[in-house]
Amino acid sequence: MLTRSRRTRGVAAAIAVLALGLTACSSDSGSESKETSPAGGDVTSGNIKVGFSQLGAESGWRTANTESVKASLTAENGIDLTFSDAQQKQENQIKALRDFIDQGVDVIAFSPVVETGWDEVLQEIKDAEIPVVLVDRTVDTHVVDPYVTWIGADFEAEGITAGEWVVENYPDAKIFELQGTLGSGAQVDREAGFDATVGESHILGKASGNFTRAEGKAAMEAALQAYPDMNLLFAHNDDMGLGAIEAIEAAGKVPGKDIIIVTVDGVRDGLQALVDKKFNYVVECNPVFGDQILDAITKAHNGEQQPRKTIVLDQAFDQTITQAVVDARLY
Ligand code: GZL
Repeated sequence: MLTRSRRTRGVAAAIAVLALGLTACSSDSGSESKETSPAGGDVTSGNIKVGFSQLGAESGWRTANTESVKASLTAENGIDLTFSDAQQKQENQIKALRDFIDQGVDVIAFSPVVETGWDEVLQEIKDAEIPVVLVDRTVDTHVVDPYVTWIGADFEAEGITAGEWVVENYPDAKIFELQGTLGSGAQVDREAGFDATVGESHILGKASGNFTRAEGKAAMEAALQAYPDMNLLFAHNDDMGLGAIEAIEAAGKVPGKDIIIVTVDGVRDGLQALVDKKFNYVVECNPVFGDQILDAITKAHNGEQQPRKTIVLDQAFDQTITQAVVDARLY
């Protein structure tokens, strides 16, 4: 049982860089496995033809992000959207990007499932003179000027914020780390920020849960066997943390007490776990930035100047959060 060094005060310590207009998630979109265009979209309309490759539907965060994208990239807002769900497979994203080139779209937007392996297709897009708006995840590429702008969260800062809370409240913790999709910008940078803050010597082990609840549960079941003295879990997203709760309870331990749980995202299920005292600290990663993606796409199409990158608003929550706050959340 861990003893807390001192209570933390307050809840939302905004670590914002830029404020965001929140877009209501009105769309009832699921996760299409194929490319979809607006029903009856007028292909000869003056609208901007956009190809959007979403990496998958692996988590509550991704679902909320897709809803926000679809709520903003509408015909009424001047967009003819072709949306593709890659089901977390890079080869599906690369195929979708090539399809967008063949369709002669005006702008391409995508959230790359991992950072590397995009050089060839990014060069093909550049040769086709189609501007790219990078959404959420980051790329590591040799292509010069591969995109006009990137909109997403500061993943390293999220890892640092999580680590600072651990150092402040549980400085002697024996930590297990549930990593997101290996090689994704979110996994690489959250791990870098967190590990540098808490110190590698406090980390017993790591494994990837691929940002999903099921894989997070499976990884945690193995970790509980391998590291019986673990007393704190850092999960790179809520969904893996929620899967870990199932594993912890199946092992006869109490999540939030025997094993302190720190996560990132701040989706409703994650914040509910905080209210239920099963999570201890949640760093938000806001998925609702469809309006900013719309603005970036429109500017890219019109050749207008825009910042190379836009960081979205983040805040953090501890167990002082109330049910009313959770109930009022957009996602
Ligand atoms: C973060 C995003 C991550 C979320 C996960 O911006 O890329 O991917 O933290 C999601 O929930 O799977």
